[in-house]
Amino acid sequence: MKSLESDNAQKMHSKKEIRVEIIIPTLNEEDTIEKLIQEIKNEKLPVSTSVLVIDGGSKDNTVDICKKQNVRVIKQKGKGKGTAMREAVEYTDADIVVFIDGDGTYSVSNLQSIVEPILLDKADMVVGSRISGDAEKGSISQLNIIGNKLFNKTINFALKSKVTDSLSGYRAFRREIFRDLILFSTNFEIEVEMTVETLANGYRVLEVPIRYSKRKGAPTKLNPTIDGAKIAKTLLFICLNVYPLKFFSLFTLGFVIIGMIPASQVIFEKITLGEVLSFPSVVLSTLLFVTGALCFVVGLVSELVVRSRKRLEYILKRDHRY
Ligand SMILES: Nc1nc2c(ncn2[C@@H]2O[C@H](COP(=O)(O)OP(=O)(O)OP(=O)(O)O)[C@@H](O)[C@H]2O)c(=O)[nH]1
Ligand SMILES: [Mg+2]
Repeated sequence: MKSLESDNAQKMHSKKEIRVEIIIPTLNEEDTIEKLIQEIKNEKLPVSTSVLVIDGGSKDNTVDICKKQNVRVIKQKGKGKGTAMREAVEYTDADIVVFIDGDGTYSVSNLQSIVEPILLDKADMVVGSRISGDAEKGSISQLNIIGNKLFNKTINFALKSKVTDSLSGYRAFRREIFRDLILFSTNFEIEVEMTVETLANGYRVLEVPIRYSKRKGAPTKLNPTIDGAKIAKTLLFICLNVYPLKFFSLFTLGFVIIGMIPASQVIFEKITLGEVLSFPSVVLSTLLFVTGALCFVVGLVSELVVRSRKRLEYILKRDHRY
């Protein structure tokens, strides 16, 4: 029996029957959505392309504008951008899915370079990077830049990758790979979750530089503090779920380094005075070292659990394929 992978690779190479679905999540984007759809229609991709708008209950004219533009519009069932994106993928049978925000901040002129590596079978997910690209001054707030850097560094540390923009909302996927990604995010955590899941599953991720402009029209739906905290929490848990020992070892190192401060006082007193006078330092350093050791043990146990799970996943996938 021919495997799905080889089927797909053949399709990707022939280019003829490949379909691309451009998914736009919207929530009150009447000021920008019409221009965005028209630009997509005018952009000539070498394969058949359609647009699917998934609306989160806009109170303005977004839905009417989309309908007038003759594109498919669906109302999302659940709440949040992440839920919308996951739901939208269920509604399409296209080979390639592209996500682009409806606020006109991402440039349609980059569409070709985002889709092409997948058409050429050079990547499974392509992410438009605003950081390595050309972001208009003031288009990304300082807080978002710092948060983005922190998330990229965590992902790159965990997965030995070279991601520069894990929060980008402009990305293309081979729809097939969606089956393997465990995505729970309901809101703006969806992008980091997609990035980590794709990398952790061993898929090829490629970043291409893109243009990014300032948001015009309706205000942002992203709350940098609340959503930033949610993204950090999601990222921490996914990373712990992928390589727990790596992260728990970091905690161990932290506790040992901090524990060295009171411990050095104890050692100093013992050497210079011949006896230990500061008992609080003894208690504190012992507590810190024991906590560090406990973190390491928790890391080892978690690593065992994760490895057993991976073995099970491997067997399930292997049995499913042959
Ligand atoms: N369907 C749906 N779309 C949403 C929801 N929340 C936001 N969106 C859309 O998702 C896209 C990204 O949201 P933005 O508010 O632009 O968030 P952002 O791009 O991270 O933040 P900015 O850089 O400030 O624009 C936009 O097209 C929104 O209209 C939602 O709950 N449901
Ligand atoms: Mg935006």
